[in-house]
This record gives sequence, C-alpha cells and structure tokens, in this order.
Amino acid sequence: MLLKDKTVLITGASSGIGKSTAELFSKNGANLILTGRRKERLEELKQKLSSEYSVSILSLVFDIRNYDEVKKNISSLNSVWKNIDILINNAGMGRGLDKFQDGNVENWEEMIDTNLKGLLYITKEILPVMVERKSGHIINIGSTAGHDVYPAGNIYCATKFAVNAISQSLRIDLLDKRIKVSSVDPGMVETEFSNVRFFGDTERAKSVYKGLTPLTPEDVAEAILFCATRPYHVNINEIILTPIAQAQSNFIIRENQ
Ligand code: NDP
Ligand code: 8X3
Repeated sequence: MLLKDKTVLITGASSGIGKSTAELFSKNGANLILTGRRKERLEELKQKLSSEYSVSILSLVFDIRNYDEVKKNISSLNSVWKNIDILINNAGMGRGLDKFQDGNVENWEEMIDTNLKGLLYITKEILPVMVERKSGHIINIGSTAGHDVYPAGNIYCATKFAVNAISQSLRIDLLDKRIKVSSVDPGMVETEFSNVRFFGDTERAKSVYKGLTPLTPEDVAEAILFCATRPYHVNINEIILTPIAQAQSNFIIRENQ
C-alpha cells in the first residue's frame, strides 16, 4: 500500500495511460479524482476500482480546454478532496500528421489547447493548496516528442517541448515550496492515441505499431508509480522510456529491417 491515504488527481483517466495509472494507483491504496470528458467511461472505472480496492474515487467530467469548466470543477472539491497530494497531468492528444505547410489550424489549436493550455489551467487551479501546504507532487506526461521532433510532428512536438519547459520551470519556481515536479516521457505506447490522431482510422492507427512491440500503458503507469513513491528527499526529474525497438522519436526498428 505505497500510496495509502494519498489523494491523486489524474487527468485523462478514461483511457490509455491515465486509465492504467488509475488502476495501478488504486491498487496501491490511493484515493483518486478521475477526470475526462467521457462520463460513462469514468463512472465505469470508478465503480470497478472502488469495488476492487478499499479506496475512495471521485469522477469529474469536464473539458480541460475550457478554463471556466476547470475552475468550476476544481473549486467544487470539498475540504477533504481539495488536498491533492499528487497531480498527474496526462490528458493530451495528437490531431493529424501533416507537414507544416499542409497543416490544419483547427487541429493545431486543439493540440495546443489540450496539451498545453489544459495542463496550465488545471495546474494553476490545484497549485495554491499545494503551495499553502508546502507539499505536493506534479507529474507531467510529456513525450519523446518533447525531446526530438519527427517528420510532420511539428505542432504536437511543439506542445510536448512546451510541457518539457513547463516541467523544468515549475521545478525551479516551486523549489522553496518543497513541491516535487517530475516528467514521464514515453515513446510509442499503444493506446487510443493514434486512433484519435487519425480521426478514427483504425487501420492507419494499427500500422503505427506494425513490426514492433510498443510500450503498454501499464509500462508507463509503472514509471509514474516509481516517481510517486520515492522517499521524501528524492525527486525524479525525468524518465524517458521507449520500446526496445525505439531509440528516440526518429530511430525505430521494425521486424525484417
Ligand atoms: P488516449 O487517447 O488513450 O488517452 C487520452 C486521454 O486524454 C483520454 O482519457 C481523454 O479523455 C483525455 N483528453 C483528451 N482531450 C481532453 C480534453 N479536451 N479534456 C479532457 N480530457 C481530455 O491517449 P494516451 O493514453 O496515449 O495519452 C495520454 C498522454 O500520453 C497524452 O498527453 C499523450 O500526449 C501522451 N503520450 C502518449 C504516447 C503514445 O504513444 N500513446 C507517447 C508519449 C506521450 P476524454 O476523451 O474522455 O476526454
Ligand atoms: C506521442 C507518441 O509517437 O507521436 O507522444 O511521439 S509519438
């Protein structure tokens, strides 16, 4: 029970990495606030985890791109739930994979509003209580795309480079508040990510992982748990994890290569 009595808020808990993290954290005794837009999925996960483990779970349904909704939902937390020990900024997405010159401004805005502005909004609303308590841990889910750009990755990579910069800045700004900041930056993970990126084209989404064994969302959840369970004096600044078939964003080896 590594996380017994801890309160953890996970954004984007309705699928992929966020969902696996919710499963692993509740197994380790954490009380969870699960967020996302798909209410039924969050409710289903809440029922499952609260029946399997002896933890409390709250779900909040809102669009992270909307600052008013973020403020309303976070300010609705009662005095018990608002003392969040760990914030996992996971909600994010890619839209399209087009060269810059062929890019679509709506797709760009959706990625920037979700991956960057959404992360800023929720962090801004949760930080004051952490600052007041001089205690807390922010774990941002970045990406290898925040370290090396790849062809047609342009705006998605820009959002993840920005997340990398925000993690580093927060770590400096919060140093005297004893608030930890970690970044967990995976390479290829098979989740709904590519389905969303390719607008539901499942064949194209599957082809991304063809000829290699991608990371699973559970692999990433393990890395997040590691960050969250170090002794008080240890902060993990950054973990970059990739499948064995991937060296960084641009170097990938597939079967028969
Ligand atoms: P999924 O598509 O499986 O999950 C994305 C999650 O983000 C969902 O729960 C979704 O919930 C939530 N989300 C998306 N948009 C919004 C929004 N506007 N408001 C609230 N919640 C939102 O993808 P992953 O699990 O792969 O992605 C999780 C994170 O990991 C992302 O930040 C992604 O960039 C990052 N990442 C992914 C990699 C991969 O290869 N899969 C590699 C490196 C990093 P809902 O739709 O219900 O709102
Ligand atoms: C998301 C995965 O493959 O686009 O960060 O870098 S990838």
